[in-house]
Amino acid sequence: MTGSESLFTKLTAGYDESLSRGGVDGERIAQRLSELSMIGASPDGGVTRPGYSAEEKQAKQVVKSWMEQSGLQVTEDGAGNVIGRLEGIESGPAILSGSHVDSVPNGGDFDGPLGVIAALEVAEAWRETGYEPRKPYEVVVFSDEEGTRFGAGLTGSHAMAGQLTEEETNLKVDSEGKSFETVIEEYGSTLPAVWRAKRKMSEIELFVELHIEQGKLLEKHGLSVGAVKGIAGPVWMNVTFEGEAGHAGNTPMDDRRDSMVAASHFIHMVSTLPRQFSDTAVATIGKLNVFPNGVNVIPQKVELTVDIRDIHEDKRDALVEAIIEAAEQSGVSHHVDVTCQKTLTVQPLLVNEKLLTDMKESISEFGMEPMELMSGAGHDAMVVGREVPSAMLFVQSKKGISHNPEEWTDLSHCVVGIHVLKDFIEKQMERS
Ligand code: HGY
Ligand code: MN
Ligand code: MN
Repeated sequence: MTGSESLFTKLTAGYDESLSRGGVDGERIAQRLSELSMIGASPDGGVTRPGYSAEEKQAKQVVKSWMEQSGLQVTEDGAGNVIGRLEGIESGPAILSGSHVDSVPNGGDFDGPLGVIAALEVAEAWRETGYEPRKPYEVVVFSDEEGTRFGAGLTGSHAMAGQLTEEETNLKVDSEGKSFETVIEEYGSTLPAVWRAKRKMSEIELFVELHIEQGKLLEKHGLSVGAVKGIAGPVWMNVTFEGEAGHAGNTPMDDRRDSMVAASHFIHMVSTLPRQFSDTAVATIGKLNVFPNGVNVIPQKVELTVDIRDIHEDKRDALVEAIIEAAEQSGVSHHVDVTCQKTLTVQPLLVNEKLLTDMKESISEFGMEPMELMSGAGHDAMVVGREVPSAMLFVQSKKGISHNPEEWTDLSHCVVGIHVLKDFIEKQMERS
């Protein structure tokens, strides 16, 4: 079986067909998840689709074809965000729903694509049932949400929301040393076109994103879906320890400027700091490069990344300062130079109270307990949510696994989530 058939087969095995109703079609959802899972697929079942890569572009092409088949008017802005628009009976601000199709290295099949497919499935269901939305509806695919390419993500939503800064784009250099401008030109756009992607927020009434929970709470409570009440804001940093390369055999231990030892001491401190600031604070060293990386060479330089988050902005910022201090301290005690450079800072977002209540109401409509939960993971909704009222709906993740080929959400949870999303959007369509 090819990967696509195996994912489709796995998703539909034991699927309760009765959940496919009202135009929402579980098989179509499974088919589309499977089709996207083949783009950037790795042998162990993961996917790698960096932002502005050929793989992300290919995945967007596939989504565009679905949008066209579904009668949406398809456009792509200068930042590579894909928009499928359905006019409403009335004109006015649109209701947007969507997510992303780029991925982390060797990520899972649901993080991002499920939110895009869900938003499109709402339009498909309306087409099949003859429902005409009162307001314009747009399905959105945001570019480069994960930040795999440049070490700073949410690029598409930042651009659309007008939050992308020159400083942020100047910092975006990929692992081949390519600047954001070069990458965006190779992608088929231009830097001026990226700036033009800034959209009048008055054109948008609200944004809602369906996403996998990437945590264990819904599974623990036996729930398919949950209403997100807040999204933790990340600060990403590049930290470099610069010592002196030397001979591993002939350099006494007390005569070294070993950047690896300094980095290791720092990494241990980073693992202990968050709990001193708040129960919801986290910090992660996700990437580490050693130079010159030789078995018998004392490392001259170690470059690593730190991802620091909390839902409480003041505590997060205090933790960031403490982590910078720890880096400097480790540098001093190991006689190496240290530089810390922030590459991404996103404010935490509390979801619009009214929309949170509405989302919980839609969940209750399906006889489910309307659980509220916080998102430690970042999402485009926290960028758009700075400008327009935004909401998120989580669907259950198996064992909370994500950013991993083992990432999994049962098709039944996906379909239940889409029914709730559709109900939520239809209620917003009716609101004046
Ligand atoms: O990093 C995150 O929280 C998200 O997966 N982009
Ligand atoms: Mn992710
Ligand atoms: Mn995501």
